[in-house]
Amino acid sequence: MPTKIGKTLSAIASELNYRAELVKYANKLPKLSPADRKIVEELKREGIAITSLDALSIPSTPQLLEATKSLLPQLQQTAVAGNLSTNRRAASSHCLYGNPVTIAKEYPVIFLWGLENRILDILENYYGAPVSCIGINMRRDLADGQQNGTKLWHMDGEDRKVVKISIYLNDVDENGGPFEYIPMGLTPSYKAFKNGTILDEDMKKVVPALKWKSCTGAAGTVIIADNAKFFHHGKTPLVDRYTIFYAYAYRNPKRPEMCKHSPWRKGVPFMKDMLSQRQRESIWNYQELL
Ligand SMILES: O=C(O)CCC(=O)C(=O)O
Ligand SMILES: [Fe+2]
Repeated sequence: MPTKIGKTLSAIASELNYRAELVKYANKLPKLSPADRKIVEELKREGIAITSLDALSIPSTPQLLEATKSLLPQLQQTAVAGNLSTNRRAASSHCLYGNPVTIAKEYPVIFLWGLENRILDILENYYGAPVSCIGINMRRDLADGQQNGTKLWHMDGEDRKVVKISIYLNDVDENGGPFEYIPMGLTPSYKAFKNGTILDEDMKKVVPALKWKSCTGAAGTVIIADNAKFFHHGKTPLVDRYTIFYAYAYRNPKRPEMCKHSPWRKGVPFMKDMLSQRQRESIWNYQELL
């Protein structure tokens, strides 16, 4: 059990390390195209940038779409337990995850897309330092009528910045469980709530629903959001929603214990021979996974 002093010292060390990283990389960040620079500027200004697979045109997108075409029907047909999906309770209470070992072995492009140079370049410019990927999940959010898991309002806590890139794999309208967020300037502190379980009715009392932003969009919509910066959630869906989520942090995340349980970690060792040096360095705790 870490002592209070131990915790304080490690928080100070983490802060110093973080600041040193920013100074070290200030003049060494990758060059961006004007379009990618715009994404970084929007992220800095709003905490979110919404685009599409077409507009982003990442080189491996055609292969990614091919892979999801094969995987999607499997995830659609998956019962609570099965080959493709990990056990629902073990993974998460509100969604099914594509099996990370199956993905790494048969559809690695799903993981590799999130480690493409252009994606890393954009992220490094936003973070101001090299980043690490802390998780990738293909997921099916279940229309089970319950507001639980990431359908509850929350802010991501793994690090100072937690960018999640989500790709909608089906059209998502107001009934389809869109990503919703409270704009940065209006986002309250957790102290505004009685406890950490924040339902829609709790949020409404603090920020009127009219001020919430809802990210509906067609299949192929890409949401790049720093989920450490504002309250957000997936709206409780009336029909199942299919997405791929990519999550990132700094190389030394503030709360490493929160990064240790992502299901994708089981898939990483199977991609060993496909990864460039930069990609290996951009996977959090890569050496520990081998
Ligand atoms: O379901 C969503 O759109 C949001 C998911 C989320 O907040 C998370 O994965 O932390
Ligand atoms: Fe979140």
